[in-house]
Amino acid sequence: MKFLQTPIGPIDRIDLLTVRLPFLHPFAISSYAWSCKEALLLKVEAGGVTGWGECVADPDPFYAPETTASCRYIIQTFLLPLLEPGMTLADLSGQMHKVRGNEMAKATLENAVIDLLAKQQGKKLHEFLGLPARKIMSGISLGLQETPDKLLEAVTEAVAKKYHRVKMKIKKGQDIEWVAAVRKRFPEIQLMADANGDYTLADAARLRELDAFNLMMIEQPLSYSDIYQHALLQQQLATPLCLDESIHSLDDARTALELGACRIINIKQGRVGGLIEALAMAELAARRSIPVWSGGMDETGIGRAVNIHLQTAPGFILPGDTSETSRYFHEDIADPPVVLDAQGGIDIPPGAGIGVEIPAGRLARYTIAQERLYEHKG
Ligand code: OSB
Ligand code: MG
Repeated sequence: MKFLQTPIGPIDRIDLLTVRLPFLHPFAISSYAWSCKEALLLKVEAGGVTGWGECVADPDPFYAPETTASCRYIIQTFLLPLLEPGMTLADLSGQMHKVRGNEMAKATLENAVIDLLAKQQGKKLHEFLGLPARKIMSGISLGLQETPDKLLEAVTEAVAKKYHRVKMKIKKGQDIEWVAAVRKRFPEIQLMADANGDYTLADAARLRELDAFNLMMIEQPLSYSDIYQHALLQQQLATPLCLDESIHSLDDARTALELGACRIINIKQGRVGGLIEALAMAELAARRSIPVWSGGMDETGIGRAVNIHLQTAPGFILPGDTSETSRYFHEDIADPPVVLDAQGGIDIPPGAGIGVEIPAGRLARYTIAQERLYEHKG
């Protein structure tokens, strides 16, 4: 990873914004339902160039332990003070490793700095990372629906749009029959289910019933904090397991693969501490012929763009949770929006760095708080 040797030049100012964008439809998983996307954005400016980092933490701890408030505190108190004139990206990444956990906070700073450096070199993010351009596959993650009919309607729409893969959320009491209904109507589609940790090993027999539906994988059936019990469950299932919220680092990925806890990994760069760790995980998985895909956190166009660039890396051979902007928001803060082509493919955004623009008027419409965290005093 040659880009790691890039020196980080002097920075003029750093701002932390909180944005809140209403969702077109609430998004429900087994543990929570969100009606809007509230996120921290880190804006790093140097010599008239702006780097953006979107934090994937929610205001609440119902997907992950980190929250917008904890990330704000960690970024301001422990991460920004690590920035020193003349240090390289590798130095910053090494320094950040001293801060334990708090991967979502670290990813926010790392991504903002990487976007800044790529733009300063006039390179697209994937180019800066040394990755060749390619079309990205699309995938849709359907939240828990009120009725099986509504679920079938949502899948029908996704299939018509040519999404390459459909993920449906499941929870205890809303699983086998719902998956069966989708499979019956759509015998051929690439289909998977995500439980967001709603089950325990005592439910193994129930989960085994899912083997009848030719699912690509079952994502995170057991606790967000478990790896070992997933290994015990995988032994009882034919369907591959995929881990999401219990993988926070390269070490976690190695542990999971050594234990046989999963056969596929959902890499969310924002959950694992940023692009550098995400790329290292993808490399580890590729060496072991383990497929990976990029998850999503219902990000605004900033985080969504990062996920698109990440998927140009080898190893991302499965469609991820990268969907069209129009399925989340009436209007996004980033431009252009993500759209699917006639084959369900997604193009890399056009500009330098993350490749999307953040028009000031749009940003202002959705910003609910803003504070200056650093200003260079010449
Ligand atoms: O488990 O992958 C998940 C959204 C929020 C929190 C957790 C998850 C998700 C998604 C949506 O599945 C993915 C997306 O469309 O960005
Ligand atoms: Mg998931």
